[in-house]
Amino acid sequence: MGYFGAALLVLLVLPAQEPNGIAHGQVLTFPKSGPGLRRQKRDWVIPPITCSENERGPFPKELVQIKSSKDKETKVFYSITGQGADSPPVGVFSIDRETGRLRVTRPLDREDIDKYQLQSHAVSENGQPVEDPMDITIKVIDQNDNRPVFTQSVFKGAVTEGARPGTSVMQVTATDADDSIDTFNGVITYSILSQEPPEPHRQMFTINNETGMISVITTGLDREKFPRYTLVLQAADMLGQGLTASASAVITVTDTSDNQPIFDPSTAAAPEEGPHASLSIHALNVLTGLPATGLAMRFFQLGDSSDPWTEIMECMTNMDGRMDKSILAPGKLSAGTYKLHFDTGKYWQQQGHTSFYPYVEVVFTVTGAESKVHIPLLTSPYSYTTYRGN
Ligand SMILES: *[C@@H]1O[C@H](CO)[C@@H](O)[C@H](O)[C@H]1NC(C)=O
Ligand SMILES: [Ca+2]
Ligand SMILES: [Ca+2]
Ligand SMILES: [Ca+2]
Repeated sequence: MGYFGAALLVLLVLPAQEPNGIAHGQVLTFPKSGPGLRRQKRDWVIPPITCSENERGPFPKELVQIKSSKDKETKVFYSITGQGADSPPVGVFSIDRETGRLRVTRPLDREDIDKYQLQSHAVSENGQPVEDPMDITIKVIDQNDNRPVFTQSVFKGAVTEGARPGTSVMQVTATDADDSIDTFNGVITYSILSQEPPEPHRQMFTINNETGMISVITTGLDREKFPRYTLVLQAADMLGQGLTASASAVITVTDTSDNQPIFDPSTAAAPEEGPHASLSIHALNVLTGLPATGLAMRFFQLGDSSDPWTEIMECMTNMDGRMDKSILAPGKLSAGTYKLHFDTGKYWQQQGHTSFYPYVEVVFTVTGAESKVHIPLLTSPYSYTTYRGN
């Protein structure tokens, strides 16, 4: 093998690259080895070459030019190896074998691969290496192309009615696939958009904007008067200014003596005896965090197979997003299977939106053992959530 230590490999960089990496016509040269300069090549770190994700074409796009100073003495052929070159995903990067121009051939996705480690090679016409292989890192610069996602659409928690301000209630979590180290694209800020009921104070709970921990902020939790709260939560990236997601938190207020930590309908305390239940319905507009007013609804009961659904009534939500028809009074709901048909398409049209869901139907069974059945509907043009309350 020949001695190539004195060779000079030059990396020419073309303009218009991203900051904090190789950029704007910088020329990087390896130090020449020789007396007085004992630095080994492996200690020499080349700054990463940067390339933004989701770049627009036309492709291929040039990133840098790799050059060997030996090209004056002999014809040099360039090649690259590594992930994105000759190993999967093959061909993301290519190099012109004669000019050494390194190119990206398609848009990159940082959430798929955030960094490529390549090696560049320079060989002479007879196939002999004229340089040691040079490591190149291509760093993919993030864009905010992912919105936060809550890990659940409804989080359930409980708090004892005597709880003091500062008491932790529950923690909610959202994730964001974008970069949260070098950018705020993946940094989530939590907030509470609304609380239902807004009693006895509009703000009974607060959320730690970084951790998602919900805690009590005011005294006045009273199980007899307000047994349950529904909070509409938001997670937003870019320090709360970017893309958003919403979810709800249902907080059950428990007896001081009752220390069951998490509300779970299947293990909740048995309801009072009684063959008939009362029904309550509550519709919430998730975009505004306010009650959904004027949402038309039809109520059906399942009958025999020849006439499966019998309409019992139709009505519209009031200013509080609730229904106030007499069928909903205590003791009116007997055992059976029921269907609520919400006219969400029309509601959202009136709000100036197009709903993905022309209507939403919630079918539920009343066993006769319940004293209260509560059906909340959280609606947005592109999502809805319902759950069993009581
Ligand atoms: C998060 O809360 C802290 C403490 O209340 C506050 O100083 C900070 O500005 C908040 N951050 C955002 C992004 O709202
Ligand atoms: Ca992406
Ligand atoms: Ca991204
Ligand atoms: Ca994001």
